[in-house]
Amino acid sequence: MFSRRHLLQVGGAAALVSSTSLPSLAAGKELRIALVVKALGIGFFDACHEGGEQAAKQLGNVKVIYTGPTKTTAEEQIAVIESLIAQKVDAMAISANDTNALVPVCKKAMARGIKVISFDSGIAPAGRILQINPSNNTLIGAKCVQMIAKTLNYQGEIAILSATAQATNQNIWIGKMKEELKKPAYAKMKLVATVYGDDVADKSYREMQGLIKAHPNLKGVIAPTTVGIVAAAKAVVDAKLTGKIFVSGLGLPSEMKAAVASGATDTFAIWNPIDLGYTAIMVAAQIAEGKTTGKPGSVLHCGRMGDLKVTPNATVAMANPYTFDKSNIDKFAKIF
Ligand code: RAM
Repeated sequence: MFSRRHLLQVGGAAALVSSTSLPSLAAGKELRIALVVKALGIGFFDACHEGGEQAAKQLGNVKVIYTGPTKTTAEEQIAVIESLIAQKVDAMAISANDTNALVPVCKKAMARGIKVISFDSGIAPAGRILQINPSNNTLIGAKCVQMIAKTLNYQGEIAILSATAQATNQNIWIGKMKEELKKPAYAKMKLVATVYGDDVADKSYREMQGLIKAHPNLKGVIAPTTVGIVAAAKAVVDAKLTGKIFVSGLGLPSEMKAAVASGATDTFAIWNPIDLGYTAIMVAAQIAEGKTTGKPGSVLHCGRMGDLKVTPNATVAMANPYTFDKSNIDKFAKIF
């Protein structure tokens, strides 16, 4: 399913070369690349880390520093980045807790020769060389709406339970969901609330309980976060509302087994987080070595992911989201 055929979609442009291409890095000097995530302890990012280590192993002279704050806040993430600047790392690949708040510290890093890219959740263009999107944003937003609409037979009240209110990726997807919901097919569906669980299990659970209480006619919830979707499905089961309220969105098969088995979740989607982390390290390594600037038009060699071309707005995008349900979850739960 996550074949190279899918992965060569680059920002909606034509597919590029088909062969596996590794950047050739100079032997000797070790590159230290920080993979900075929204917060430690999130399974999705642990899977990204696993992919990052795979890339480092293939490249040979790369050390991955996997780090992030304990809370999904910009303040804590800025402190982590400051400490990486002091350590003089060669590059950072960051999943941002805030689009704009990270720009000054990332500019400071770049002024000192550290190559900064963002992945997953982007930094505003002034604070990074490029952004690696896991998939096409419009497609992700549309997919989230389509999944819950199908389960609900295109009618009823729905709500969104997101990550943090400042998360770049979730905010873009929510915008795309709202666009999708304007289509005539969804005329009988109504978005009644958007709440934020901050990618923290407890808070997401309580936000879901709040939605259930505040909206007696609620039929479905879209949680475009791997943390929020698990917590929301658990809240539905605990409230004995399985079959009355459905939870969909973006989740990891390995974390969603109980939700699907209980019936709280019919379908959900995700891309391969291992491939995402792998690509982030591949890209950061070749920019750090000066093999490419990473500027729009550059071609990045990404090993098993093939070559990716940087779009005019300095992004690259990877695979289409893949849908999971009870027919295939067991198989993929073993992978991520
Ligand atoms: C959580 C994080 C991450 C997002 C996934 C879908 O793990 O918010 O940024 O991409 O969910």
